[in-house]
Formats: sequence, C-alpha cells, structure tokens
Amino acid sequence: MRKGEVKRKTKETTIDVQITLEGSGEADVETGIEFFDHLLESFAKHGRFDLVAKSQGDFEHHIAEDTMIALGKALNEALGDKGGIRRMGDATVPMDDSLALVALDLGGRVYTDIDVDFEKEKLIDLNSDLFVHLLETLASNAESNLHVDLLRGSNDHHKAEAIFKALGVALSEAVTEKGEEVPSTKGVV
Ligand SMILES: [Mn+2]
Repeated sequence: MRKGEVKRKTKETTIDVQITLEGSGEADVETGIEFFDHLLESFAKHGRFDLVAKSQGDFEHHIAEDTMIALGKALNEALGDKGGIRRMGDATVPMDDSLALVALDLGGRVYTDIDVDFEKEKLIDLNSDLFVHLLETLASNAESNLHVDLLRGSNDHHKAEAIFKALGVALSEAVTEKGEEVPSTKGVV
C-alpha cells in the first residue's frame, strides 16, 4: 500500500499528516477548524483515501496552511517515483446548486489556476480568503498542476465542498496504477 507521512513542527504549528492511497475513505482529522476538517473528510471519503491530519498551532491561517503543506508532501512521498500512475485526473462534481470542475496533473510541473468566489467572509469557521491559498499550497507541495473552476453555484458551503469532493475524485483517478512505467515521454517525472 502506498503511504506517506509528514510530521512538521515549527514555532507556529505542530502537524502530523498521513495518507494511504489504497484506503477506504476513512478520515481521522482534527485541525481545530471544523469546516476545514469537513473539507478534508470529504476529500478523503470521495478519493477513497485513508487520511490522518492532526494539527495544532497559533492561528487558523498557519494551521490550515501547514496542514496543506504536509498533505502535499505526504502525497508526494506516497507516490514515490510515480511509476505506473495514470498521472492526470479530472472530475466534475455537483452538490445541489454547485458544480465544481477539478483537473490535475501530478507530473512535477507546478501551476495553479483556481477560480472560485465566495459571498461571505467565513465558511463557517474558515476564512473564505484562505480557500484558494490552501489549494495552491497543496498543489505546489505535491508538485502538481491544479486547475479548479467553480462552474456554477450560490451556496458557499456547497461550492467549497463540491470542490474538495472533486479534488478527491480527480486525485483518486490520477494516482491509479496502470503498470510499472513512469508516465512521461521523458521516462521520468
Ligand atoms: Mn457539508
């Protein structure tokens, strides 16, 4: 089973993140930010990953950011040399009024384009202005290309949750193994 674990301790935060790619969608997530926990649980559930994320720290911004740094690095560790993976993945996922598109490539070239706006300042207890930054942080630490488009939607909770569900589904597709070969015409990613 492909697993990655990152423990990270700084003056600001203490983080422990573990991801198992061949999981069942079980999440054990405690970041102290309830809506962020909810998003990570949705991501794990719909990606069928097993995910542990235990995070403590000074401020919401640091805790959420450092959790995403650790998740990106743990994902990279789990993938190893990326031999045999499908590498690209995409998903278009509805949640009531909201429709989210996520397309990603784990090929090692970092690029992000994330298009979503929220009506309110807060997603329950997570600052809305953190949302895009958290996805960018994940993508850069996972050395990936991540495109996110909220195609439509009116409810902030649904918009955010649809995106994290789509992220799980798209990533699940991208990490699927199909043989041994490294998926690049270069022979290395
Ligand atoms: Mn919800």
